[in-house]
Parts: sequence; structure tokens; C-alpha cells
Amino acid sequence: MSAPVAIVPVAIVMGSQSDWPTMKRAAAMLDELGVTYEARIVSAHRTPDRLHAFGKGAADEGFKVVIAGAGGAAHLPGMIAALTHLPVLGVPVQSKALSGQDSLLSIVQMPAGVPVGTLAIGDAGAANAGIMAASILALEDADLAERLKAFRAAQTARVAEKPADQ
Ligand code: RP5
Repeated sequence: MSAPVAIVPVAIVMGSQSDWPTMKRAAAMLDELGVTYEARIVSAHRTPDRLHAFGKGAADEGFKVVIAGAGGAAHLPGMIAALTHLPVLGVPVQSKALSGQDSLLSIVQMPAGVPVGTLAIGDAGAANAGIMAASILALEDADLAERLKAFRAAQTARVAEKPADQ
């Protein structure tokens, strides 16, 4: 008998290899919080069939949350949201030409009925997407909720009351 396949709850998808330095911030947060994920390159424009297959099959694959990052004409998060009922968190990757404002506007301004939870441009947005994915999963996972609380408490404890070297 084969071993049961472990459920991986988070998919991190990105439009290009060039998005990975940003999107690995989401992966690092999920690692820290003990949440498993799978990272894939899915381009809305260069691999449209892969995009369609991923969006249609994400729930059946067992994913609970999708983090989608793209830059420039960043249609990936919105198209995935059009293809699945799963929550989609969109990360605008900082583009060279317009510093990510193009990415942000093409992810955030979705029509009513097809939401994408849009985070900040760049590294902070990717890190927060990881934390937010964990927060969503923690609604049904008490151990993860405790790890999230500990993470937040440790973050608070690291903030000094006074600046160093004054
Ligand atoms: C988008 O185009 C990707 O998400 C990436 O942010 C941007 C540039 O892609 P590359 O030309 O670096 O592959 O589709």
C-alpha cells in the first residue's frame, strides 16, 4: 500500500523565475510558521494553458490558499481568482519600468465578484502574503494559531523602546 500523499495547503505561484527573489519572502514566512507550500512558475501570458490548468485544478490538488505574484502587466492573480473559489492573495512584484505601480494597479482593481486580496508592492507584500495565508489556515488549526501568536509576540519583543547609538 502506498503512503498517503501529504496535503500541501499553500500554492505560491509566480509569473517568472525573475519573481522568485520577491516571492521567496512568502516562502520564508511559511517556513518560519511551519506551513508547507509548493512554489511554481505559471505565466498568464507565456504559459496560458498552464495557468488554466492550475486555476481549474488548484482546489482538487488540495490547496487551501493561493499566493500569486507577478510584475508589470500582472494578470496572473486575477486570472487565477477567475478560475478558482480558493482565496487568492496577490503580490505586486516591483517592476523595473514603473517600480511596481503597474503591478499593483493591475492586481488590485478587480471587478466586484472576483476578489484578489492585494498586498503591498515587493518584499513586504510577499512576506505579508505568507503571514496572511497562515492566518487563514489558522482559523481551522489551533496549533498554527499558537505559532502565529508566538511569532507576533517575538516581533513585538524585538522592538527597542529607544534608538541605539543616539
Ligand atoms: C511578468 O513579467 C512576471 O511576473 C515578471 O514580473 C515580469 C517580467 O518577467 P521576465 O521578463 O523577467 O521573465 O510576467
